[in-house]
Amino acid sequence: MNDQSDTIAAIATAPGEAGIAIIRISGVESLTVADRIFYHAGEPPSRRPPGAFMRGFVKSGEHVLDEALLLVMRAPHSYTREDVVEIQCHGGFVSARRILQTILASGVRLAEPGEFTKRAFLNGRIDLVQAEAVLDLIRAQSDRSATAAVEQLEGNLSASFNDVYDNIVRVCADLEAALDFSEDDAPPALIPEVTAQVHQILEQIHCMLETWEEGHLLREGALVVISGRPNVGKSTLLNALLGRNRAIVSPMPGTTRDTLEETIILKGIPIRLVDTAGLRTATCTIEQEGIRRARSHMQKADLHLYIIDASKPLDSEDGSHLKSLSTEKSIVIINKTDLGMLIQEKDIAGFINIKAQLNTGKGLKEIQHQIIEQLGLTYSGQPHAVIAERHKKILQKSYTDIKEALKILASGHDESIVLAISHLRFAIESLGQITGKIYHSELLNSIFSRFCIGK
Ligand SMILES: Nc1nc2c(ncn2[C@@H]2O[C@H](COP(=O)(O)OP(=O)(O)OP(=O)(O)O)[C@@H](O)[C@H]2O)c(=O)[nH]1
Ligand SMILES: [Mg+2]
Repeated sequence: MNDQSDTIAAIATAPGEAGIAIIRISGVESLTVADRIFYHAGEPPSRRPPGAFMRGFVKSGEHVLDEALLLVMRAPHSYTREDVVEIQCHGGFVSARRILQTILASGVRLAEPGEFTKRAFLNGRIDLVQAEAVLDLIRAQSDRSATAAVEQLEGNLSASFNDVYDNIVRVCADLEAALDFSEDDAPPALIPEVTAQVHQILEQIHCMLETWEEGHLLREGALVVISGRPNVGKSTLLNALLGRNRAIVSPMPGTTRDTLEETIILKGIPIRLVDTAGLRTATCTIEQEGIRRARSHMQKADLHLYIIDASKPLDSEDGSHLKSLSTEKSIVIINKTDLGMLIQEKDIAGFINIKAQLNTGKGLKEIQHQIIEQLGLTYSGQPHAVIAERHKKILQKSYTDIKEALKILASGHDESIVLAISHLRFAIESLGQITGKIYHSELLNSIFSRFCIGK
């Protein structure tokens, strides 16, 4: 990414028909550029106090582009901690783009994805965990996801990470001090004390790791895949869960060719529902591709809704599909019960099963209830910040390093303290990368490149 000395600009709002659009400029030249392009009766933007809102016209030369509001924010009291100007113009596809082009023509650089937030981090306004919360909030698909992101943005998760970090640094410092003062080894009393503290730190990390599952569901949603033989009622179920006729339903087997994904919210968790092509030995290449896609989604599913036709005896293909599914991650739906019941309990032994008549909505409530149960969404506590995949990987690595340090300390051999310190240092190094106490350009790129331009 570019350095921070230049001034950057971007449209901060999504393109399309809307009441307003916002263009954001950040950096030392922000006010000079604003003076050049913004016309209004009173003092120019650079002479206005921070927080001033001005109404005027944005011009390119003598050509008026739009009537707009301009907001002045001065360093360090802005999102990036730099001088920031925001221009609110009319929404739509043209106005904001033309204003941005005029700003860029005066020597300002187009911001890279996430660059405003990156500057907020580099200038010390937020840490990396808070920066990630900004992205989580923008992407949140449910109230519960948004609340967890706001908790994180407020610094609650960072505080827990900082606590773990400070505790390890303290333990490490104690061990180093013991080495400095003792000729042979640390005072014997220190080892049990340090060991107890390290156990507590491990417990802290363990508790944080336990929030990952919920964090994963809140951020990415749960992948729930509807599968089964052709014509069993998969698309009927998708439509019923969505409450609208999204997928084509027909009596002809092989109606759904491609996978079809839609999101519903259950207990505040986004559920990515995927309808798939019916599983059979297909000769048509298009259908074969559809079935390949179905299988690929089935491999990644957090939960399977496997549908069978109640009116027909279970065939060998159904039997082998069922064998490949985990009983903990699957719900078997016995559909078309109005047409007879030839399925036997032993056919689906071990699976949670629900008898349904999906074309009338019978069994739907029970299916929703079981999705919630099987995904463990019955949680009803206060919303709280939860760790993300990146945090999980680092915490797991640190946990291993700290455990190794404990093992070495317990061995009591001559070099044990020196070796334990080196393992604790690895953990400190890793943990520092969670909040950004320690960072390198690849780490920042991997985080901020996921943002949109303008944030
Ligand atoms: N009698 C009866 N018919 C049903 C029931 N549920 C769905 N159907 C009908 O079964 C037929 C197939 O339904 P779909 O939802 O298209 O089945 P599908 O599994 O998506 O089929 P493919 O996309 O071809 O794999 C349609 O005519 C539905 O109206 C039910 O409970 N009872
Ligand atoms: Mg279908």
